Formats: sequence, C-alpha cells, structure tokens
Amino acid sequence: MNRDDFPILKRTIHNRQLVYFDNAATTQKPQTVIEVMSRYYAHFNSNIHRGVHGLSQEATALFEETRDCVRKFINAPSNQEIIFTRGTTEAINLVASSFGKTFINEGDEILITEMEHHSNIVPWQWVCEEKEAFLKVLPFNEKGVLCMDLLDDFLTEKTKIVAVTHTSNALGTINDIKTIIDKAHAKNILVLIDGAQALSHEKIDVQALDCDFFAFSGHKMYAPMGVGVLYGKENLLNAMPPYQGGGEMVQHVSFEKTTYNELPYKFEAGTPSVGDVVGLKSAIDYIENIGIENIANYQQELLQYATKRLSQLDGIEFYGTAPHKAAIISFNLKGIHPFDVGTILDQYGIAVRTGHHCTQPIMTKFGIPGTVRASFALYNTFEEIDFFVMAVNKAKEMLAFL
Ligand code: 7TS
Repeated sequence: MNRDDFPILKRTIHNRQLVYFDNAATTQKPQTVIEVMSRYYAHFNSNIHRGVHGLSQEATALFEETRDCVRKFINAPSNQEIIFTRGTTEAINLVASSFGKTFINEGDEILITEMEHHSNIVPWQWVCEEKEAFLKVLPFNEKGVLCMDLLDDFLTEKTKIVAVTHTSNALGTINDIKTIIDKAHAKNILVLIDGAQALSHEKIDVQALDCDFFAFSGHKMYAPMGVGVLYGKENLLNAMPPYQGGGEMVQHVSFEKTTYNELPYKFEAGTPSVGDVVGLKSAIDYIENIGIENIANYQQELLQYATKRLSQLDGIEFYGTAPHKAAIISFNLKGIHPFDVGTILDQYGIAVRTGHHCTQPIMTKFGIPGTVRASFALYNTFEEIDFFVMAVNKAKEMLAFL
C-alpha cells in the first residue's frame, strides 16, 4: 500500500533493504509532507501572528489552516479548543500542570492505569507530590486488558481526573475509553485521553467520545516531529491558568500586572514550530486521501498475519494478547534478552524497538527487562513480515546456545 510515497523505505541498513517496524515510536513521512515543508521554508517562512507584512500573514494563514484541519479531523467543535504543542508529552504536561495547579487539592485522587506511557505517569506524580493528592492505578490482567470490573470502585468522590491511554504502545491494547469516559462523567470526573497511538489506526471524534482532553503527536501519524495537539473543552481551558509565559500568550503586559490572550493562544507561548504544523496538515490530507478505515483494516491484516506466523515459533512469549489490539506486537524468545534479538534483527536491516518502551511498570508486572516490539504502518507488507519471522527464527537459533 503506497510504499513508493515514502522515500526512506528505499534505504538500506547494513547493506540490507530497510524493514521499518518501529512505527509506534515514529512513522516515516511521505514525500508530499516532505515537499510541503520544504516549500514552506522556500516560500513562506516567517514568524506568525505578529507581522503586518504579507509574508507573515501568509505564514499565519497556513498555520491557522492546519488548526482548522485538525479540528475537522478530530471533530472538535471549535478552533479555540485546538492547542499546538510539541507533542503528546507536552500536551499532558500542560494539563497536569495547569489543571493540577487550580483544580487538584490535598486528598484528591488522580486515576491513571498500569499501562500508561511514562509521559502519562510522571506529570501526574508531580501534581500529587505538590498537592498531597493520591495517584491511583487501575491494573490490567494477564492479557493486557484493563480490569474494567474494578473501575467503579476506583472512581471515588475524591477522583478529580482520569488520565488513560487510548492504545498501549507496549501491549497494543485498545482500551474501551468510551466506557471509562461515561462512567467517569456519571460521577462528574474529567477524562484525559492519551491518543499518541490512536490516530494512526482509528477515526477519532472527540465529540462522540465526549472526552475532556485529548492529546496526540503528529510524528506518529506521518507528520513531522515537533508538533502535537491538545484538544480540550473550551470551558475547561478557559478556567485553567496558562502553562508557559512568554510572547503571544499575553494580552497586555506591565510590570504590575499581565493579562492573558484568549484561547487557543493563551496556551501557545513563544514561536511555535510553524513548518512542522504546516506539515501536519499535509499528513492529515494524506491519511484522509487513503481513508483511515482502509489503513486500519490493512494494519489489522498485518497484525493477524504476523501474530499467526510468530506463534508458530517455539519458545515465543507474547505480552499483550487483548482481543482488541492495534498493530503492535510485543514478544520475547524464552531465555533470550530482547536487546540481543533486536541487535540481530538490525543486522538484517529490520528496525524494531527493544526495551521497556517507556512503560516500566508494565515490564515490572511481567517480571521482564523489556520486550522486542514490532509495530506496523500502512506501508509495511506481508513479505516484510515473512522476512522478519525468518530473521527472528535465525536469532533464536544463534542465541539459544549462548
Ligand atoms: N503516550 C504514548 C501511548 C506513547 O506511545 C508515546 C510515545 C507518548 C505518550 C509520548 O509521545 P511523544 O511524541 O510526546 O514522545 N511512544 C513511544 C514509543 O512507544 N517509542 O518511542 C516513543
């Protein structure tokens, strides 16, 4: 599917054809995105929102067009609710810091899950330390599925916010976030969704979900690094204090008192990564041209095929066998360190991720140092999976006797 659109896939690594299976870390970029960014710097580069000059106005228009495009893409009601950040990490830190400052008090509870990425753990730990609040953690079972039967008990009258990942980057599990949101809202609790892994395989409609915050990164959905988005409901964002102080987020500054700009600029201090934002629009156009459902269906076929082929290998252990999974496979070969498997796969030109994937609590739960993770994107092929399974088998033979 559309492999030729991605120039990097023609590369060789260690004199082998590159097989790129590290898409959960970041996806590759299509030529159209690369060209749009190059064109931006060749023809439109200027600082935005501040110049009367024509070039600045053109750059501002491109920047704001992306905001509108993102709003439509996730079906947000208003452009004021789309805040550009550097990525998911910055978006979550923004909410934890700003919401935490105003709305979390001593004795309150923040609910996360046992399968969160570190970026959806650490910022909340900081809030809890500062405010003497409690971090509660909803566990998952041996398949990597959240223990939803415990949810009612974990949502107490002290819970202020639930922060949960849409899709686990280490287990592949797609969580039933709609149920979590509905149950939390029934008790007047807000919900933040970490959507870093979501948009590459699912149409997201923030109004249908009714989530209060939704964070994602462009670079995991064929867009450049350096741009992400925080969607937040307008009334909440208006009630929250600014996260960073600087240019653009202010209305008037004097040494006595500063007043703040309106949404979304209140949360966009300093010069943003305009070229990357412009690239994000191009990536969304690219996804929409193919159709997110087509992408999702194809990736599911790759997942089923790779899971079936790998299952035929003796001594393979999977981590994350939920019935509802994204195209992410985490595994180990019995008695072999994941790093060693990854090093051998690299010699075949195969890029996988090894280690804890910034989800150390998951590894602790399974009692392992890490996993080998293969994650697929729309340009991967069944032939690549065949080659990968062959190479995993070779790694097994080479390492079994060490
Ligand atoms: N949340 C999840 C679920 C993620 O998978 C990641 C990145 C993040 C948050 C942070 O995103 P960032 O763009 O701000 O860095 N996950 C991975 C990964 O699995 N390998 O490298 C980065």
